[in-house]
Amino acid sequence: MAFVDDYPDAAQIVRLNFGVSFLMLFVGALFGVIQALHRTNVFRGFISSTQYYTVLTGHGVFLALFFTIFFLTGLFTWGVVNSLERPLSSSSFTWTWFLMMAFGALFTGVAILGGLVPAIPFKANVLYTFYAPMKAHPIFYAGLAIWLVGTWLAGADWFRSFFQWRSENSGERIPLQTFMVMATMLMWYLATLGVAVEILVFLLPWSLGIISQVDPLLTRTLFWFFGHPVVYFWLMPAYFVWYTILPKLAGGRLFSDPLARVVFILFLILSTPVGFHHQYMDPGIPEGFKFLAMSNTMFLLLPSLLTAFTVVASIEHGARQRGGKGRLGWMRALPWDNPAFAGATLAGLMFAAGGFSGMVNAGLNLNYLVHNTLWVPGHFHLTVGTASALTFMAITYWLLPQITGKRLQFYGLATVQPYVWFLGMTLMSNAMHRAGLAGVPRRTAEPQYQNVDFSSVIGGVAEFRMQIAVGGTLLFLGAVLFLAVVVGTMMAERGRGQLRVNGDIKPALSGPDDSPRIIDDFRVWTAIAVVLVVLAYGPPIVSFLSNGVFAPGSPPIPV
Ligand code: HEM
Ligand SMILES: [Cu+2]
Repeated sequence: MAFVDDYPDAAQIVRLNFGVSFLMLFVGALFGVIQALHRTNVFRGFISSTQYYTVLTGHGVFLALFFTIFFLTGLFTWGVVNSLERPLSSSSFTWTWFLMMAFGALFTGVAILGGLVPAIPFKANVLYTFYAPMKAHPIFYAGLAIWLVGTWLAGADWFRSFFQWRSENSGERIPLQTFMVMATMLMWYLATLGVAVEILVFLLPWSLGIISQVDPLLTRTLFWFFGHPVVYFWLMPAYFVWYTILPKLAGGRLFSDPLARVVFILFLILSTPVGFHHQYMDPGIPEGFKFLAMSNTMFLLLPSLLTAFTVVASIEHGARQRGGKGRLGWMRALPWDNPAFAGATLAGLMFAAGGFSGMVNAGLNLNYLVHNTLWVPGHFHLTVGTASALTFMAITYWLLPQITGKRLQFYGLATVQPYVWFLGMTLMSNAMHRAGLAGVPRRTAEPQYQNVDFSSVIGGVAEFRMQIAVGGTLLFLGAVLFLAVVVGTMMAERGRGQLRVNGDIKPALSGPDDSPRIIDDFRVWTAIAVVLVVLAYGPPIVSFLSNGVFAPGSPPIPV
């Protein structure tokens, strides 16, 4: 029996969330290739340079916020239902959060796209970081707020299922997938408080003309209070896949369930008190607090290194089950022609590279070199743009049959797709990193560097540009291949016979009972997370507010 037969309502919600997510992926990828060709001067016929910020805002918001998070809400709905083995409790509640998210995204999307059509009075060319003093049309902020509340209710829906499960299964360990969903959502509730206050107290009233000015430093700080943890909201669904599904695809079992739980708890505790690492260059924030954020950031490498260890160990276990031999030779025994496995594994590999460039970003002093250069998009196209995005696409090849009851169509296209994305990203991201080191800025349609006398060890500005343009085009092709498989499968007839995939997940080699029970006590971990946030953010925010809530600037702060 497929998931769709056991839980038809949940399967429908998962399909709808994925549908919105993939629509966003398509528009975002189209905007991506337009940017890549425009700013490298390879082809400028799609847009004028004055429209570049509209396209860039669309690219950032549609991909980083909507593609990723609609995928997350779909995947987590599947994960909770699948691992608790019970349907969601109330379909009207589930529909409420989905419709809030969908309408919120629609409002925000219309506000952005209005920038491309002169006749429409809406504009929101504020980029996905929507900093003051740049101002968007109120429906941009209102849409984001409605969408955000929708995500909160989605979390409430999953928690409700959990509490019902708990009342019937007291004393049992929380199933791993549900544990991961809960840890992620607790982090989300904590982190989104910052952006909710930013939008509702400051930006929305300001765009409506209710208040006349806002403090850019305060609102930027509230944004990054949310803006770093949001990266874990992108990443946790990928980790969820790597820990709970990838070992099965490799032919084995998860190496350690306790380690997986510890990793998620570390993210819950550490992911919020680090936001100042995006503001190393901002004046008005005491250096000591930047240093604290840097130290916490470096601690955050630990859960990712633990993940690398556990996931690789699980894959190796799988390969040896399949007859793999030798110190490295076992890798040949892996199912590289299975698109779900290949995509998720290549994504993990790129994440390792992204982690290394992230360490450079995180260093207080090294950051000065790369800040606001093309290095930064180079970094996050490896992380969110591949570790998350490619994992999401890959696992769709495995989930889609289960939520539709149909066999995957165009299997050949699906098999090459992860490799196309991987190759495209290798070119684009490598060139972006190197261009950034050469000082080429991000977020500009006119990086006029052809007259700059810059030559690197190999290649130069012309070569960077070519790699970015070719890489960007391959990535767009990768997105189109993916969408062809999805649309083809959705439209196919439901054939007879067994599906080739199922959602059964074998228990870990080291199971949950090998960890102390306190691991499952989220009250303790949430309390620690809140204390760390108060320590990291309390004193600077109090000082920003000391000259008035809406007054820009802050009095000098002793370092
Ligand atoms: C077809 C694939 C893609 C291409 C060709 C592409 C290309 C680009 C380029 C060239 C930029 C830099 C623009 C500039 O700074 O002037 C950019 C920025 C960005 N990309 Fe992509 N990208 C792709 C996919 C993705 C994906 C999958 C994500 C996330 C899930 C993503 C997230 C972002 C974000 C957040 C920015 C920064 C926007 C800003 O600075 O406000 N991109 N992309
Ligand atoms: Cu960060």
